[in-house]
Amino acid sequence: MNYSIIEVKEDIIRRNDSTADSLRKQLKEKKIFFINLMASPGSGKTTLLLHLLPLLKKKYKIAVMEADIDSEVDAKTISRELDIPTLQIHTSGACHLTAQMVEDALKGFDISDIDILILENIGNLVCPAEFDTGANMNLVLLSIPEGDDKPLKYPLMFEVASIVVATKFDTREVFDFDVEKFHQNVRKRNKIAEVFMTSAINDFGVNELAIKLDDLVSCYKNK
Ligand SMILES: Nc1nc2c(ncn2[C@@H]2O[C@H](COP(=O)(O)OP(=O)(O)OP(=O)(O)O)[C@@H](O)[C@H]2O)c(=O)[nH]1
Ligand SMILES: [Mg+2]
Repeated sequence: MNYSIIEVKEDIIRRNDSTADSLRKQLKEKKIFFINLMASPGSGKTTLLLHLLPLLKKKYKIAVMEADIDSEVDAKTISRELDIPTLQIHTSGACHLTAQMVEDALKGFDISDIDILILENIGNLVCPAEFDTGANMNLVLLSIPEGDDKPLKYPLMFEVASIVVATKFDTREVFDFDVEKFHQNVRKRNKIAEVFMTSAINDFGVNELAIKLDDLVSCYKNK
């Protein structure tokens, strides 16, 4: 028999990791803190940004990259409601962003005097977690209607998280979401990620999350 095996996926991920490290270095030189926001479709990523960014905007210059397979719905919403520089990335069907895609997108986006760059990644609880985007932290959301068992079923997303936020906290009784069990399930996947609960209906928990992010950003910029 005459055949060979090529581990394409491993090679792609290895190359992506080195591009991600190089991107992180470039952003570090500019003191830009890069947050990769990941979660399922409709879990409340854009809505959380609409409530969170006005708090961070008082202190920091922010830019947002919206990644979607198609449409510019989220970019329009963010730029209209928050008046901050926003870039829409289309992935032509891909369910994740690579570091190279982020680096290429940044060539057409002026972030020279930005303090915080936020990527709203494609709505998906699986693929985006496999690719290091060059971010300083992964902010992972899970909306209450998705269920408290999801850290068990989608392990990698919770393993790569620096912060986990349960969104739509106002719906917890309707969906019988067990907060304690959720904490335990996150801990099974990640020993250190901090867990927050938020609701866009009444801004519950949003200030606490903003304070945490402020701490991380100011620590990064002063290092
Ligand atoms: N009750 C409730 N609804 C929310 C909350 N946050 C978001 N929603 C609703 O959830 C729906 C989806 O919110 P989006 O912010 O568009 O979700 P997304 O994760 O950005 O969606 P994609 O970008 O399409 O993946 C909208 O109808 C929001 O109004 C919340 O805290 N409570
Ligand atoms: Mg969105």
